[in-house]
Amino acid sequence: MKLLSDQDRTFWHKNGYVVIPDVVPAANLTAVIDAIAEFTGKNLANPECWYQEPMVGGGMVNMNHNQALWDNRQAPKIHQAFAEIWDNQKLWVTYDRANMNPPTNQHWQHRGMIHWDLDMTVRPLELCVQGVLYLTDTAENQGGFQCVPKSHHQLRDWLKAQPADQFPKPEDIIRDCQPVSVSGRAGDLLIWHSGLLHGNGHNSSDQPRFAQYIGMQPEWTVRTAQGVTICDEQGRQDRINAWQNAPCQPFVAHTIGVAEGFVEQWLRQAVEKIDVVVEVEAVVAQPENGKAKVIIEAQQQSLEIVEQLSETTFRVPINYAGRKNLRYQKRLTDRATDVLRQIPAATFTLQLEPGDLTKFFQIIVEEQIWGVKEMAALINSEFGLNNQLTPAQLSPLGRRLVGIDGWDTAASESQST
Ligand SMILES: O=C(O)CCC(=O)C(=O)O
Repeated sequence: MKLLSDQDRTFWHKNGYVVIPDVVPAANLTAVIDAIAEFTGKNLANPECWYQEPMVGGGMVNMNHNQALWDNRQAPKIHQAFAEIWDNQKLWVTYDRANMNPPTNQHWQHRGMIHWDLDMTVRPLELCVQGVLYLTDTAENQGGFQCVPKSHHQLRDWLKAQPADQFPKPEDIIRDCQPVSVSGRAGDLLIWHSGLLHGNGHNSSDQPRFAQYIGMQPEWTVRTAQGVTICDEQGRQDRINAWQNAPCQPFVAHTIGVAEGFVEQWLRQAVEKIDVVVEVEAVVAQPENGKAKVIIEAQQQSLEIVEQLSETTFRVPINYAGRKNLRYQKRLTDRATDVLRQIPAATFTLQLEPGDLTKFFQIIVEEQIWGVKEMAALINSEFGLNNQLTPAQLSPLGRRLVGIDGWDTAASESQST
């Protein structure tokens, strides 16, 4: 039986989003909320704890691989909903995170946001779909999903009407339309078109908003800031490795006695501070506000910079250089090493002797180890602790959604991974 009625389809095409109720059992929803509590180390029964670190912009919880998340990703009804949207069963799932947006107060002043998860300078933009699972009943004023209905059509019309070197900003599309906050019941799955201006709202209620993001797109493709892009065999292996190596992060957290979210925050902030040196052909205008107007490969570009190093060389964040495919000369890790030295303080029992902990941190700073997989290997080789954790359990459907088993092969043929 179809999940989406004709009315749902009409609504989807017109407005750019659709809500499908009751996609997973209630126990799956509370399991994700419990996982958020464990990942962040917060006692959710105590409102004061809602605002403790780790806090990420928009209420994002950068947890990607907990079993509870995987149980929803591989829920048959969720797969069916995306299959009906794509008119294609053969899908791969994204490893999206969760969200906890607490009521606004002096500690948390999230006003709400509206954006696209797309790099609007890319042409052609291959649009995708995204999804969010409501983990609790969510009122209109509770900081949940909001969007500008129909804005995917307005975006398409804008792109058609403008020359290819013009890039839309949300204001160009919103004009006088107001974002609409979409209330929902626990267990609702909302799927939205990536061309839709969307975000989440300001929470003026007295309860946090909890959600899990889930997306699916045809196999052998991935959702990126460039839209849906083709994925090669290396990309498939990277997907499998990300699932398989996921227990390294909780293992490192357990070893140093902190909640996993602190390890994620610590290492993300360190990596964000790795820079590279980019040489440009000429500078068009004096750099200001972290931006420079420069000529690269005979084209004028706006370059995000950390510092100007000489007349034609700039220090640029490595993540930015990667996204923009900029060629660079060398890496600079001094800012990142300063962050690596700021070890999260243990709040649980450490698995290492205090002397070994000091040694562990000396090694990671000296050897510039940024990744949890490498840290887990070091903990094992240097201190003899074993990572006992196993990756999330996958059903036959889950294995296909990761790309371990092909959609055209019987799942039972390749159960060995
Ligand atoms: O929190 C939400 O529902 C929207 C999330 C969002 O804006 C995004 O994932 O890009």
